[in-house]
Amino acid sequence: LTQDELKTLVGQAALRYVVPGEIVGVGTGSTVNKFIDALATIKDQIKGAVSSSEASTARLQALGIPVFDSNEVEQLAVYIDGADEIDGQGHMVKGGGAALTREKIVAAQSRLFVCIADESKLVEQLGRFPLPVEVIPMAAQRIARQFAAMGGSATLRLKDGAPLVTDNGQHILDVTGLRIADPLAFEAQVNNWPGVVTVGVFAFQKAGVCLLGTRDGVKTLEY
Ligand code: DER
Repeated sequence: LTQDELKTLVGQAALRYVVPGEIVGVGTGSTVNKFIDALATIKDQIKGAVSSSEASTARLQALGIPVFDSNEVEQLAVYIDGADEIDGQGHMVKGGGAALTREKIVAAQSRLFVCIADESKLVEQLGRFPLPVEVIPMAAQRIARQFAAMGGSATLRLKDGAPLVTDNGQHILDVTGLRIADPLAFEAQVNNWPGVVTVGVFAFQKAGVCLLGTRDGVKTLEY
């Protein structure tokens, strides 16, 4: 099975967590795109979606799925999203798709985070994937120095040669060289640095379930 086929498998498997008649929380990325395509096949059974990025909004709307703003709904039953890394407790590194801020917001208003991922995302300890951190541009260099002080190396994410600008108008640092032994403590610490909008560690908003695409089929991991 190719990685793309594994993504399709888990994207389809996530349909079983969608509650009929409700609004579903939708993340961002290539695996989520497979889920959105699967969701479109049952779009008459749901009320719509809350989206975590302009990219996902565009795909949902193109498939005829109504998109609601986060402020229009109290609680969502389920949030379906991918991850760049997920550990044995359901903590994740996210932000490869530059949508980490809105992803964490929609995850926070959802009762169950269902992570859909191919087996390459499962790690013992978070930190091998460059950690995305959304920052207010004027704070970028000071935050980079703070990561350097803990052994990290932060680079500004570029797009077409200029700093990438997120849906929220901010910049992203990608940080290598970190060993995140305690995801909750790390997320709490970095959240406090002035100028940090969102750190791509999802420990407070960790997954409750991970649908892992493996060559032996879809494994359901619960945390
Ligand atoms: O940006 C994100 O957080 C995405 O969910 C990312 O982590 C996973 O994207 P992928 O499914 O394309 O690997």
